[in-house]
Amino acid sequence: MSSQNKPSISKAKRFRELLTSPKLTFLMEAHNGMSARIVEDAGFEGIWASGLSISTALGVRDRNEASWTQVLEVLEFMTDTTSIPILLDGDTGYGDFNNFRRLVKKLCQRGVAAVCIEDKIFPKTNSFLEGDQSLADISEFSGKITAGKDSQTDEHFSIIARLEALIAGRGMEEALKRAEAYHKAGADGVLIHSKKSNSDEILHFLKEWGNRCPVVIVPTMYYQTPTERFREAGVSTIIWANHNLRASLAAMREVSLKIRQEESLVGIEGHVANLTDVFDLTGTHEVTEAEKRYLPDNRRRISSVVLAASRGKQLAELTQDKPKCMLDVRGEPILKRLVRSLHGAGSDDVTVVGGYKHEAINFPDIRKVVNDKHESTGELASLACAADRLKGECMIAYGDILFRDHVLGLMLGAKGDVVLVADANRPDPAQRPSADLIACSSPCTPEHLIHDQPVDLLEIAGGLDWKNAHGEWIGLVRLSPKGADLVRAELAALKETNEIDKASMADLLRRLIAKGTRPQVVFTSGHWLDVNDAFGLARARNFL
Ligand code: SPV
Ligand code: MG
Repeated sequence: MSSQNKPSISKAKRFRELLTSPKLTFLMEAHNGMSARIVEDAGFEGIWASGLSISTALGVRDRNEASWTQVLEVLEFMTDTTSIPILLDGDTGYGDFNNFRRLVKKLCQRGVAAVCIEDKIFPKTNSFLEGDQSLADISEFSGKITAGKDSQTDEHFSIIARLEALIAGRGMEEALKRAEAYHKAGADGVLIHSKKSNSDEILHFLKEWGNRCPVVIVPTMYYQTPTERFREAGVSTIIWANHNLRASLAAMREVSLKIRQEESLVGIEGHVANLTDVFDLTGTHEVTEAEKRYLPDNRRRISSVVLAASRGKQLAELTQDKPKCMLDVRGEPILKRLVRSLHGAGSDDVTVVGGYKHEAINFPDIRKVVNDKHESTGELASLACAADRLKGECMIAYGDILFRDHVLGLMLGAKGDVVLVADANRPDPAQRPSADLIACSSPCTPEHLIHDQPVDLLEIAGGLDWKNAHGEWIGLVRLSPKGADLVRAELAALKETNEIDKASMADLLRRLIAKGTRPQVVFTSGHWLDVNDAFGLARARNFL
C-alpha cells in the first residue's frame, strides 16, 4: 500500500525537486484521504490539496468558511494515506504573517510538502467568482512570504506565491512587479492565475518572466491549450485543480437519482466500485494480518488439503494449459475462490495437491505439493502427498467445487471425527453418472436441514443404487484430530499395498466405516456445484 511505502527522501524534498526540475510536473486535485490515495494510485507525482474542493467536500463555501485547523485535519488524512508530496492551497494564509507562520510550522510537522498562498484579502473568494478580488498590499504580502520561509522547520518546504493580478484585472505589469517582489521575499515559485478561456496572458507572463523562478499554472479555464505549449514555454508545474471533486459530484448525483427512481440497486451494481475495491483502497486486509501478530491467538486452527491434480479431460482444450481447478469463473480461478473460502472459515494453512500442469497453480497464501504420478494414480495417492498436513483438525476438499461460504460453517459446526457435507437433492444419474451417492442412517428431512442435524453415513458410492441413495457427497470433509489420525493410518496402510494408486476418497470413507468409524453427514440443499465439463463451467458462471 502506498502509505506503507515510505519515500526514502522527505516529501518536501521531493516536491522541491519536482518544482525545480526542467521536466513538467502534474499535480492532481484531491480533497480527502480517499481521493488522495486514488491520485497516487493513478501515478501522479504530487497532489494539489484544493481549497475549493476541500471546502465543497465539507459542504461549505470556498470563502474560508472551513477553519484552517479543519483544513489541517483533512490534510492529515491525505498525508497518512499517501507517499507523494502534497501542495496545500493555503488561500491567503488564513490571516496575517503571524497566522501564516503558525500554519507553516504545522504543515512541516504533518509532512505537507508545500503551501501556496494568494495575494488577496482574508476571507478569500474563489478566483472564478465575480465578488471582491481586491489584492493584498504588495509589501504586506511579501512580509508574509518571508515570515513563512523563516518559520519552516523542514529546509525543503516550499512556499509558492500565487499572483492574482490578472484575476483582479490589474494587468500584466502588476503581475510581473508582484512576481518579482515575492521572488525576492523568498518564494520558491510563483503561480500565475488566469480566468480567461485562452492561455494568451499566461504565455505572455511566462515569456516576460523568463523563468526567474519556477512557474505553476492552473488551466481550469484555458484547458483547450495543448499541454505541449506549456511544456515548451518552460512551465514547471500544472495543477489539475478540481476535477476529482467534480467527477465525484456527477457520479454521486447520478447514482443517488437512479436508486431513488428505481427503488433498487440492480441498475447500478456493476457500474459502481465493488466492495473489494473499497476495502483494498484503505488496505483493510492489513488489519487482518496485524491481528495475527498482535491479538491473542485463540482461534481454532484448521489446516486444509485441496485435491487439484486432475486435468478435467471432458473440458478438452479449455484445460490444455492448466488443470480444471484453475479455470476462470467470472475473473478468478475456481481454486482461488475455494482457497479464499477456506481462509475465511479460519483455515490459514491450505495445501493444494497439484499434478497436471501444476505450474499454473501460482498464487500466494497456499502451500503446494505435487503428485508426480497423477496420470496413473487417483485421489488417495494425491492425498497421501499431503499426509503430513493431516494433523489436528483439518478439512479435505476437491479442487473443482464452488459452494456458498455457509456450507463450510455447517460442516465445521457439526460434531464428529469425520464430517461430510452432502446435497440432499439426488442427482440425475444420466447427467452425473459418477456422483458420489450416499446412504445414511436416515434420509434428509426438513428438520435435518433446518436444525443442521447430522446423520450417520452408512455407504458411499460403490454399488449404491440411485433409488436408495439419500443424496450426493459434495467433495468436502472435515476431520477431528482423531479423524485425521485415522485417515493417516489408512493412507499408510494403503501405501503398503499398490491399492493406493487407484483408490478414491469414497474408498477411504468406506474403509473407515468398515473399521467402525461413523462418519457424520450434514445436509445442504443445493448451494454448491462442481465443474466437470463445459455445462458445469457455464453453471458455475451463473452460480456466482
Ligand atoms: C482551488 O482549487 O481551490 C484553487 C484553484 O484555488 S482555483 O479554484 O482555480 O482558483
Ligand atoms: Mg483555492
